[in-house]
Amino acid sequence: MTGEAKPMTVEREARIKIAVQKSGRLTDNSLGLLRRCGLNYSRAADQLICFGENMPVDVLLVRDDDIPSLIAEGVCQLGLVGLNVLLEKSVEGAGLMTARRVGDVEFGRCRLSLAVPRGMSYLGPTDLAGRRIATSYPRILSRWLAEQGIEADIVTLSGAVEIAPKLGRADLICDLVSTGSTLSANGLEEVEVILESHVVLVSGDTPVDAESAELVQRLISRIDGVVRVQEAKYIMLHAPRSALDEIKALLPGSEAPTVMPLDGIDDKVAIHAVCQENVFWETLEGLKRAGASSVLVLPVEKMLA
Ligand code: PRT
Ligand code: ZN
Repeated sequence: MTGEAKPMTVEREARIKIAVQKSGRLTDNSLGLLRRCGLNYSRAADQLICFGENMPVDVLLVRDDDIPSLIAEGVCQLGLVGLNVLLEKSVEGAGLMTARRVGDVEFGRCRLSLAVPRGMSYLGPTDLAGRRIATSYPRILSRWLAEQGIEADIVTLSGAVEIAPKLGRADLICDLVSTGSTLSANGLEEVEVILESHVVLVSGDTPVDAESAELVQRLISRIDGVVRVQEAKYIMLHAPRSALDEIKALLPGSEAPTVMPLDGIDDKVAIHAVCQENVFWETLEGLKRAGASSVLVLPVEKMLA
């Protein structure tokens, strides 16, 4: 045999990974969001990775605390995680890859708050000087305390923060709150919100090939579209020409409504608009008072900017 054997080149399709909480408060909504983006995958119990069946996007199921570092290290290109976890766990520093927020998603809403035992006086941040504060969020808390110019002792706990004052381990706590019922069950009172949190879409700095970068952008824009469409409504109505400006101003979050003539009716026009915010009954009543008629509000199925 003469000549050199040609090396075989196997074209590998680019695939990206998105990290999602495996089992917790964010799991169902995160997986539901990906499905609404058109991603089909099968998921068996205890599976850590789900292969995208119709898109080269795989879902890695992990603890939420690991999501920022998985992205910073380039293991995953995207992730869905609470802003509280992103700010607490993201890797910062010269030369290090970072996980950064590239979009907002409207679930997982909560706040990181200071709470004191009922009856303890709290008039403002200066009352915290020299106090012991129990929290699982030492970085966010210490940054906030520094901004306030207050020195306090941070007691870092990985869980059961709300019972720390009762156990004598701290004077007050800094923890996540949503309904407030955990605080009240433990005789605590929320006195200061230090962070408003919700789920954010995060991406990393790690260089990827052009094909993967395009996939990342595609998924970001689909997620963005799904999120924007949730609240969006398509509204159609008839309006007196004389009330056009007033009615346009009443349409929530609409940039440039389409105004069309009505056949045979000169003093009225039809207005069609996509409203980016929820349309409440109060808005419809306001439109009616301004002279609008034949008002129709329709859900928006898909939207791409
Ligand atoms: O196992 P893994 O590490 O993945 O999960 P986890 O136990 O760390 O997280 P999980 O599933 O409890 O929460 C995931 C994310 O949900 C958090 O990081 C927040 O971004 C968001 N989230 C929204 C909340 C809450 N609401 C919430 N209420 N996370 C925790 N809580 C807890 C809070 O710590 C407190 O114990 O719920 C209690 C307070 O709730 P209320 O309703 O009584 O005020
Ligand atoms: Zn966690």
